[in-house]
Amino acid sequence: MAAVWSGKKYKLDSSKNFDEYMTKLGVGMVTRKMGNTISPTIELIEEEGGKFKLKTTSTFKNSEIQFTIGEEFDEETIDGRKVKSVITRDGNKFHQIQKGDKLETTIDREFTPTEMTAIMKVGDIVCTRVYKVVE
Ligand code: ACD
Repeated sequence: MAAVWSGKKYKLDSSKNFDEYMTKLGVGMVTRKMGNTISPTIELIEEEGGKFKLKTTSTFKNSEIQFTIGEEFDEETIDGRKVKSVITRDGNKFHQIQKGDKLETTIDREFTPTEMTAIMKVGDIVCTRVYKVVE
């Protein structure tokens, strides 16, 4: 049976505390203002051999990470941090830990047939972003 996210694109529908999250990461005001107005689209693609691709596209920037569940990989985050990342999976939930020189962040993404929720944490800041299926 195909995964719930298979062949779907999820577009940002609502966002809470993203400005606080970006501030804690040290993102400047101009980029924050832009980030607050952008609604990215996210696509998760499962490839052969247990590999995954997570594509984020927007009018500002695009990003793509490739990962294997449980295997550490190097990632450059959208705000420019170079981190060591690892993603684990529990069904349709993916838990990501990003370890950088100064900060540790986590992203919990849960996919359903109609939406994806991302809970992003840094320090005591919790940012919740909900994406709805567009196709
Ligand atoms: C999403 C975007 C997730 C972004 C997560 C962490 C990035 C940290 C700071 C953002 C820096 C700048 C914000 C500008 C644009 C945001 C959207 C870019 C999409 C590629 O998953 O919703």
